[in-house]
Amino acid sequence: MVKLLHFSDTHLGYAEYNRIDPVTGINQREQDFYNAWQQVIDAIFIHHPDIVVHTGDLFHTPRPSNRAIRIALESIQKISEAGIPLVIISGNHETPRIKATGSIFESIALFNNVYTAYNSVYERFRVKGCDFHCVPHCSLSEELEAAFAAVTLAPDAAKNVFLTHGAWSGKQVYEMGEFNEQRIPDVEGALGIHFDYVALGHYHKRLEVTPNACYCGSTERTSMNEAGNTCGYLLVDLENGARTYHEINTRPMFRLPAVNCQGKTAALIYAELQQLMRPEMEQAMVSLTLENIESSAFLKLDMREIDAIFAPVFYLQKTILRETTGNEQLVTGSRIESLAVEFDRYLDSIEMPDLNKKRLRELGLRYLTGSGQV
Ligand SMILES: [Mn+2]
Repeated sequence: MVKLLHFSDTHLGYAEYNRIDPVTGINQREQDFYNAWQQVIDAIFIHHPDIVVHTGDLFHTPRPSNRAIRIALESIQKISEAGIPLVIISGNHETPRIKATGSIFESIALFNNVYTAYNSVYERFRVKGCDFHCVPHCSLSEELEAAFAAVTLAPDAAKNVFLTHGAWSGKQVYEMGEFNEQRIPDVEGALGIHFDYVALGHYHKRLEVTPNACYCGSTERTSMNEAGNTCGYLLVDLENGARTYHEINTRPMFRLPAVNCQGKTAALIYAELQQLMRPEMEQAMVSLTLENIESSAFLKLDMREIDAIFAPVFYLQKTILRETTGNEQLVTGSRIESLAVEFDRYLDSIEMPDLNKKRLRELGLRYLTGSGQV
């Protein structure tokens, strides 16, 4: 009986939003990712799998912070010392674009019982009688093709497990939309090889793409597009193919249905938003979209009022779409364009008999949005 614990896309070092964890004093989202990681590490010592596999994006960047490295190495050392083998491949997020940079995986490879594939080539490891066929992220498509072409089976392997990181491009495509993601073929179909399990990383949603190929999903959510995804890890029994998914506790994320503001005043919009705020959204990340808002309502709309309605949430991402006239639509995201929009609204609201308001608006918006020379 060989039992695997499969986890992936832990993105250690990811940080977002200017919120500080009151206990540790570090960025709260960065801490959230460490907390998620820690839950899986704890689970390893609860389940005692025979082998642990991680299918890439251990770190969020090729040059992780000292803190992210320390947290990863502390846990890996603990797993190594417990004698639990760990097989790990690099993903697109931590693979350096220039090979001379070197890889953080060189340090991870120093531990006993740890098998790492990160050199953009196929590598096969024999662990407890089972073969682990690893194709990490490759920067070039030729490297990826060569890696797949190099896959071979050893006749004496008790089990064969394939590990790779990328966007599945079989009959269906599961991609993240990242600029450097690699597309991987239907592994068993392309190679004409049956594996006991195909462990996939990259796609942040847990998904069974064929009867024995699985994305286990990420351990935290790196974008609002991932609202609705669960976070966790998979336990896989290589004898009978049985898999059980274990969800971990992460910060909740909600994408609220777009609010149609057509014909509504600012006061009516606030009232509607009050209905949307629910108790389970406390300390959650929430994405809110207001659409078809009329100019008169938009000018009166006070962002502070909206923030006050959603005060219990951890982070509110606001997208405001003005009523369209022809093919023109003003898109307002509270994160980047709020200053420009505030300025725009401010100019609309004041009387300036002695000034050229149009010119002032042009100049101001260019400064605030950083678009070209003034
Ligand atoms: Mn990822």
